[in-house]
Amino acid sequence: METVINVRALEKKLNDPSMGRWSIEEILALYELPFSDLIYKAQTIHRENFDPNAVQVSTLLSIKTGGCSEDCGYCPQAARYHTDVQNEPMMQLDEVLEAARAAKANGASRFCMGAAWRSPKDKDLEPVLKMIAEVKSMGLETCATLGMLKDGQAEKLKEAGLDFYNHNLDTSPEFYGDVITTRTYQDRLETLERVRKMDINVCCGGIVGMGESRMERCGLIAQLANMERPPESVPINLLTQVEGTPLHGTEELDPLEFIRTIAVARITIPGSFVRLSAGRQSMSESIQALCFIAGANSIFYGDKLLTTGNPEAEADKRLFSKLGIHPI
Ligand code: SAM
Ligand code: DTB
Ligand code: SF4
Repeated sequence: METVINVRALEKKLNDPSMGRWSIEEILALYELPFSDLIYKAQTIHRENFDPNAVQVSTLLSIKTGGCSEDCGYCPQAARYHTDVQNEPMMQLDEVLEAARAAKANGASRFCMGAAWRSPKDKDLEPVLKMIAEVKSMGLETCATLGMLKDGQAEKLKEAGLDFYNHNLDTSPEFYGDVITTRTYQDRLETLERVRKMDINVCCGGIVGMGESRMERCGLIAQLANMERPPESVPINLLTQVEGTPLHGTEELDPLEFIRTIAVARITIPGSFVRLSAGRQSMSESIQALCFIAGANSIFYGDKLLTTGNPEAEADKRLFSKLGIHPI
């Protein structure tokens, strides 16, 4: 498809420090640049905004696993799909703190607690608030991903000392209904609004490789880049295909298209951390290195994400050392 934006117009936009709103056509024009030109632009913008050799490391822990009422087509924790995930009740405080201590000893600076909920009940939130306060007092940044938030819940999270709330848009508004039907795009935007209002940092991104088109990937990036205040942290997940979920068997995304997505996110959301998130286990060191060159500057660290695997911490330490990357 021929893009309507010419290269000169794109150059002009990239040279304007405010850059302004991104149209889908402009984002598509970035995707369509020759690979080398795209990476060069992304790396240049990365260097203007960040230490290019520093990567933020966060460790995830599933504090309540499986049995979720939602129908997210990628998710092994949805009760309605038959996957190998065993349902587990809320973890005890001391187990969570032990995991946080281990994450800190291993070099993580942020600890992210995830729960398989559509939305937490107020009584579910109480033990999580205690976890947040205790993890924070250990000198770690805190992050939680608990589903949709209702009135008053972001306030309580803020009071407990929550630094980041993760809530992903997952994909473009156009493709969204093909993946999830039990909550709307607008529901997600409203939760993000509640988090913003309480001045909690927003961690919001999506998943690629779900069978969406390039245009739909542009649609997700446009949503993120055009927010009044873009998310401080932007996780880009590559779908981890889990047997039993509807998206199992989807055609694999070309790794070069994944790297392009990282580069386009870096250019359009220049001041935010772009996290190379789920999917690293299936990527070679060289592909990951290209993601860092394209502007990824955060990872999940530790041998498990929520229920699926992630590279061993030792392998990541070796990779960082080979690339001269220091963790922050
Ligand atoms: N239940 C909460 C929610 O949906 O907001 C929090 C946990 S949920 C597992 C957090 C995010 O993980 C999802 O929004 C999705 O972007 C990502 N995710 C879940 N399963 C995934 C998979 N198989 N591959 C890639 N990303 C996935
Ligand atoms: C995000 O964007 N990716 C993480 C985190 N935020 C919560 C989760 C990835 C989950 C991958 C599938 C699993 O391990 O269950
Ligand atoms: Fe539930 Fe979250 Fe999984 Fe969706 S992504 S099924 S809301 S745990």
